[in-house]
Amino acid sequence: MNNTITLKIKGMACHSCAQRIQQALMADQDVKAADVNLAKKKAVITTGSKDKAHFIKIIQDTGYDAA
Ligand SMILES: [Cu+2]
Repeated sequence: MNNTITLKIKGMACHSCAQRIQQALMADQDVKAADVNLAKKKAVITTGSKDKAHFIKIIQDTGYDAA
């Protein structure tokens, strides 16, 4: 079963910021899809079982803030 999680991201300045976050999210084996939108400052993640906190941590480890 898939869950969709939407996070607000702080600190993205350009397209490569968004790509960096997207790649970090996609590197998680439990992520089916990740769409990071620079203009909207958000990420939409399709995942099997992980929760919001898990992805906030990934984004923070990449150097940005998320909520
Ligand atoms: Cu950037």
